[in-house]
Amino acid sequence: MTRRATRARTLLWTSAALALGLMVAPAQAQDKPKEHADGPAAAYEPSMTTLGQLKVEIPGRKPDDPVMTQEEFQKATQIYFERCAGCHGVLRKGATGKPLTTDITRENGYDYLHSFITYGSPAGMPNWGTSGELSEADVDLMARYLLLEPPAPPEWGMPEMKGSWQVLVKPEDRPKQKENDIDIENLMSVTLRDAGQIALIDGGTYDIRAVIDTGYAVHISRISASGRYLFVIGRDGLVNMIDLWMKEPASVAQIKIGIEARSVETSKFEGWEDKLAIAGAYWPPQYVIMDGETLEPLKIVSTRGNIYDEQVYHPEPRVASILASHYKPEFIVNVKETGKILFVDYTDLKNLKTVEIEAERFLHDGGFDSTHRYFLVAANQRGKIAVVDTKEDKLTALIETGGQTPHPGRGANFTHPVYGPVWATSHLGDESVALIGTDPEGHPDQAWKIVDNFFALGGGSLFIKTHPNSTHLYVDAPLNPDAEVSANVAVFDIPAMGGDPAVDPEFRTLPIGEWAGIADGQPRVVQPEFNKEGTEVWFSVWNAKDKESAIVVVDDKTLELKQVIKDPRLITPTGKFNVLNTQKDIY
Ligand code: DHE
Repeated sequence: MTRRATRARTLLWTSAALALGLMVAPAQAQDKPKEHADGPAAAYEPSMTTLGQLKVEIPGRKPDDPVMTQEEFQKATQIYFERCAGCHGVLRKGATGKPLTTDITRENGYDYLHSFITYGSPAGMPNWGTSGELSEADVDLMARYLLLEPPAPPEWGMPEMKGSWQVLVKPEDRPKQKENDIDIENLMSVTLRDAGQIALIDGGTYDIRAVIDTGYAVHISRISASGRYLFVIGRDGLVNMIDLWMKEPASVAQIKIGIEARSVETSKFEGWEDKLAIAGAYWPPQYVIMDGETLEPLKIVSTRGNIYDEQVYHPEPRVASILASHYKPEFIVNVKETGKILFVDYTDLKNLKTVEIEAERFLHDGGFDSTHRYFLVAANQRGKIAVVDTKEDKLTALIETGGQTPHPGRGANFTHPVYGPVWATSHLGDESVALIGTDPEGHPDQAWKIVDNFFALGGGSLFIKTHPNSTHLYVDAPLNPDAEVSANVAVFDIPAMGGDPAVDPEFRTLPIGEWAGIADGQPRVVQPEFNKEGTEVWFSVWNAKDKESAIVVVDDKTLELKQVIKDPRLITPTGKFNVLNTQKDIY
């Protein structure tokens, strides 16, 4: 790790701890079990919000089990799925967090569990009790709940998928040509997270052209290879396929592919444009390949299996990011808990061929290098980036970023004045930005190494972005505990990165939150996204559901405010996906 990153870490944890009120007096500190801490990364774990709404029954109750009513069990299950399952697994067999099966919890006992839930741990367990997130009664409930056997949520196979599948407008009834005047390539699909909707905003006029109902706590949008169809996935596994050629763009098909899900993608290889779609689920752990025109489910593949290194069975390896290869008719499927990257050949679904790459555990998000040949994905809990070659279907490198919990989104590609083509990631756990050389031909000494790392605004960063037509690199920090930091964005001047290597490149701070002019609440600024020309960059100013939010548009050249988009319909805007950039994987 470089000197810069070490300093970054120290600074972050001190300031984060101060901001969270964790710098406790010595007497209090002694009261806590050893090694308890917290941070932005701990707060950014999957929440099984949809699973939490299922009806469950207390399984196989034994005579000495803690007394708990059915109502209490239901409530505890909901809390567990929403707050705990992301780390400890739906079945409590462990994921990024420790297993909580009854052989372990009963051995540890009620008092231990109560204290652990109250104070948290440095390994990432939040201090649910002392932070006030869980009431004293809820902490007691959860400590008792963990002494009982966990309920197993249902599977979601072909009958359930087919039962949920609807073709709302048949392919033959859809427009034969574009029927609206929208500049589709410059359209932004904006996630309205808590409304369960997306807004389609015109990149030229900033008008909201449509607001479309989608799944619960809707997550991301992806665009078909032709640019005509938009695919959106909710956390409840509902995939909506929206036809952008219609007079009023609307859903033409939908299907629920699981009970908890995060990713969707469509086939992009030549000859396979718009032919297939794919979506990945957290629960049940599986991916499904669908017809690209109707979303008819064609093939469901479970990701249950052995962890790549220990060769130990994992019952619920979640599907994280999915990308479509530009080099082969393949989907790249990243499986979190087993640490495997799958190249799924989609040319023959009956005789499915999959290349399974041993990468690293807890794969999360990532993107292509500028040539689209290499895919770089964060194994975030392991502080690493795995690089795979989509031409050769091979692991190219595993790189320690030197920072804590890399979280690139799709990352940012640009040409560094000294090191040539690089791909960048920021981090959740500290304020460092790491640059990885991506040009094995032209810059072999730098390829697949950290060529530089430097500070941005602060920890709690989720997304980093640039564009081939821009000379700026934008880094957000929405999960930083400091309200001011989380409402600002850092901008680096790329040509200036060629200065003295011992000195960090300077950045400018853009007060995006202030520019939004929102009086009420504590909005966080999240996810820079460029318009199609790469001349404007858009930021979501993400406030609480019942408060005003906004989109702030910045002129990339002058770094001045260009537009604030406000509308009562813009409820909790988070991700934004420009059609052309998403379609062509430009970032
Ligand atoms: Fe995301 C991408 C999972 C919370 C906004 N998020 C992804 C991807 C995964 C993922 C696996 C990659 C998809 C792909 O490329 O195919 N996200 C998760 C979680 O498990 C997590 C941590 C917690 C949860 O319970 O869902 C989570 N994500 C969030 C948020 O809270 C964010 C900030 C706001 C929101 O709308 O939910 C959020 N995630 C995003 C965005 C992307 C994303 C905007 C796509 C970035 C891109 O540029 O492609």
